[in-house]
Amino acid sequence: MTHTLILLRHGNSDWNQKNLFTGWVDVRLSDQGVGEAKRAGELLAESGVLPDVLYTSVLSRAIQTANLALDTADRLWIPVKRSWRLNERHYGALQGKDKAQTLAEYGPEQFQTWRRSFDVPPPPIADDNEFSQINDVRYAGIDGAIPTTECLKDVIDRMIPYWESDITKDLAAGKTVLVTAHGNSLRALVKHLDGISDDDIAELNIPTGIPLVYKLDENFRPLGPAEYLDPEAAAAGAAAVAAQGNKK
Ligand code: DG2
Repeated sequence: MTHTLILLRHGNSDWNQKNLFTGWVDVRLSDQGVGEAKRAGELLAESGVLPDVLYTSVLSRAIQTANLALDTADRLWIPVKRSWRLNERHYGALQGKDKAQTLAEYGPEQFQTWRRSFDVPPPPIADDNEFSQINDVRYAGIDGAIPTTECLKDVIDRMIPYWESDITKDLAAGKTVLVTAHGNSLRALVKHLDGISDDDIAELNIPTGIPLVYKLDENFRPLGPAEYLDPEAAAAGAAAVAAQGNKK
């Protein structure tokens, strides 16, 4: 049996536009992001790859994106499951900081290590930092402590158990699953699915707002390379993410 999985990074957010590290800070879509989310819905409708169930993080930019895309594809009625385990990587003390200023202050090596290394987290965020999630009620019931920083490995460790316990169950039941999440939480899932090494994953960037479709075998392994529904826009979007520190 072939399973269909659609991954969608949220559209451009207010803080993507301002070039700020976001992580668990709950920012909204920019006007550009709203347009991208609607376009994602058009791409789903045009391709006929229509989700039966939606998984999102508990961050508004992913939820908004999924709602706009599903509304456009006339699929707003499908069941929805949300989990903090699909949240963006917690960016620690970098949350709220300007990416270009951080690059200028700490240099390209440190900047790249914080953004793209597999197992080096940024410094932790202090509880009294205005961008801490320590008192955010949506995380009151999560297992374990609310993160104060995460590297990609930490995201894999909290997300893959959820992939295995919940998302693959819907795939096994024959459902087409849409996962609407974030640049780094989706990098973690793509790393797992495609078997990308800890070193090579540094080169992978996920563009905002373009559906990426996987066909999976009965063991949830890809039958071939995943395909973006708009490959040209995806390549341009991924290059823009890679260059983000240089943006003025
Ligand atoms: C971005 C990713 O996350 O940033 O947290 O700043 O996908 O939620 O906009 P998203 C953030 P980079 O790791 O690409 O710098």
